[in-house]
Amino acid sequence: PTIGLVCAPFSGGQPRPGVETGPLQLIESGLVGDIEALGWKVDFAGADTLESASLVSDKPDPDIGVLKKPRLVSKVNQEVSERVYKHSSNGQLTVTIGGDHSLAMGTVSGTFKQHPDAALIWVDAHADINTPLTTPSGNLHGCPVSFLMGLPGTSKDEIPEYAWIEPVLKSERLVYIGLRDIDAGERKILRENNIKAFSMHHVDKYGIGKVVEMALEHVGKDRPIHLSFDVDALDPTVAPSTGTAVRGGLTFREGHYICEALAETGRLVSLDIMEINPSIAAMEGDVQQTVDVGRSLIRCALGETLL
Ligand code: DIR
Ligand code: MN
Ligand code: MN
Ligand code: MN
Repeated sequence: PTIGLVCAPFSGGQPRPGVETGPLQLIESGLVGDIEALGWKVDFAGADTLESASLVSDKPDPDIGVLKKPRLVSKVNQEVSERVYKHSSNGQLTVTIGGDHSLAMGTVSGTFKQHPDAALIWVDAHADINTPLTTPSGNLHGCPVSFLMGLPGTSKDEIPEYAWIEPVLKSERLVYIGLRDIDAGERKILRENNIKAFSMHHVDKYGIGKVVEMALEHVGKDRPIHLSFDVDALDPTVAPSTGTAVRGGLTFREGHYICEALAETGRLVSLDIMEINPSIAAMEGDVQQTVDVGRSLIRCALGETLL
């Protein structure tokens, strides 16, 4: 079996510099060797292969409504989508390392092109389901899910710059784990679309084992799975180097349990590890700790702890 590894050194979906250096840090700390040691081949084109980021970033990119860097984010994600699709269509399990979470526009688009019946499990402190009409920040890393679902404000007519994104994601195939910082507009969207969301309150109430079981039950037991993991889902004491840390998050074990349980299903087809920002550190050791957690989440999702 082969892993298609995609490095996405990109920060244009949010304002804090540094998150584009996350992928290289993961690679330099030994990620490829980690994966090979688990018995996988790694199909990897290199750490700095996102062409469109450099091609587009020096062109003018005025706001569209309140959206910031809308053309850059679109172009980069279109390229990521093509890369992910190529790996996926070759039968590979794709691992994409970011970079900010706007990149899931590309990873989910590419994965669902090959696996249209897939489910999306979104592990995050945030719902990332703002639309161009609801986003309070204009940062596109808070919006990828709305584009993937085709919510109002994301259609080809309303924002032709994103016409390449197909609304592949049905609300009943999406489930969240770890939420604790949701905007008012997002709350309304989650309710109106009946989207299943396990917040930290639910993790406390049921325990992570039961939450993952209910999440899998909700999306359907036999589907291919795309796991999109924002490291800010973890408590800031576990993953401090990230742009929008929110306290009260998943413990080290809860985060790893999710990855292990999905590995156990044998149906994981795509994995994102996003929002590691090596430029953010309050204390010595924060960056290494966060990079190490990212690596071990990936190893667990690829079967390291299966007996
Ligand atoms: C907020 C923050 N909901 C926004 N989103 C973040 O800007 O839309 N997502 N930090 O990861
Ligand atoms: Mn496949
Ligand atoms: Mn996110
Ligand atoms: Mn987040």
